[in-house]
Amino acid sequence: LRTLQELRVALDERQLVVYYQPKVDLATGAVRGVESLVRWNHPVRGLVQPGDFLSIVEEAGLMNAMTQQVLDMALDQAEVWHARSADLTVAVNLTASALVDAELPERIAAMLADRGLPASALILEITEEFLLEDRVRTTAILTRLRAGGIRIAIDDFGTGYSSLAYLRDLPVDELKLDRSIVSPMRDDPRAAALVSSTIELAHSLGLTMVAEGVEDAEVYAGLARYGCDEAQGFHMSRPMPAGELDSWLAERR
Ligand code: G
Ligand code: G
Ligand code: MN
Ligand code: NA
Repeated sequence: LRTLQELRVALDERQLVVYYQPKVDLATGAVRGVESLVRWNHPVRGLVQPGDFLSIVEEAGLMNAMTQQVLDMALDQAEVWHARSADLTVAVNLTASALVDAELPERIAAMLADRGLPASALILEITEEFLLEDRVRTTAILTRLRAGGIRIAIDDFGTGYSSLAYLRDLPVDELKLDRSIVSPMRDDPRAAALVSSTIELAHSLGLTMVAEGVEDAEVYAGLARYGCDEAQGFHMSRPMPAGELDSWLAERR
């Protein structure tokens, strides 16, 4: 259905758009940053969600081209936001395959420099799948990214089959606890115990803990009580185009 040809056109004609979802500081309620989430603005089908096209992008060998476009759009937007609010971060998702590209750190450093953005404005989200790639190479690339000041987050934390041991020596800054662990904590004491001990684990390793999939006030309050650093989810906001996020930010003030 989504043919290779259609995807090439999508990239050539810049049909991809980026939505942004805020991440909120649980202690103060301040917006700390946003996560960039790609959508395909298809001329006939309308807005297509990433779950319906990312695997085809990957199979077609177009993931690096897509990532480049998403980074371009997200960093253009970050430049606008940075001028207004210097400490707002923009997060971009990377697939594991991006982390074997040895030129990635220099390319991203140049993109930041072009826009006069500090590296601290950017967070890169990767999933535990990168552990399946060549560990020496990915660790070297992560180390170089972080040496430049970019922050690294482990996305969907708690869903992989990997051991926890990698947390000891991998260069990461932030854990994003998956929504499949976060949402049940309201009704399930065992889920809540898992969330609270994961927050302790993150903090004892010096990592920032972000909870995803926060859909109601009870979960939000529970996370704040457990000392979780940041929350992201429909309770605060759905992912939105930049213009809508600006209105949302203005209303919160
Ligand atoms: O936005 P939504 O919740 O539908 O995203 C679904 C999945 O697609 C998430 O796992 C998210 O990480 C992934 N995703 C969204 N945008 C991007 C992107 O720009 N690059 C990559 N590699 N994955 C993305
Ligand atoms: O895997 P990743 O964390 O990048 O996925 C982000 C995805 O989660 C996006 O597709 C976004 O639309 C979705 N999402 C964000 N907040 C919530 C939420 O509160 N509940 C649910 N069910 N999905 C969410
Ligand atoms: Mn993510
Ligand atoms: Na996730």
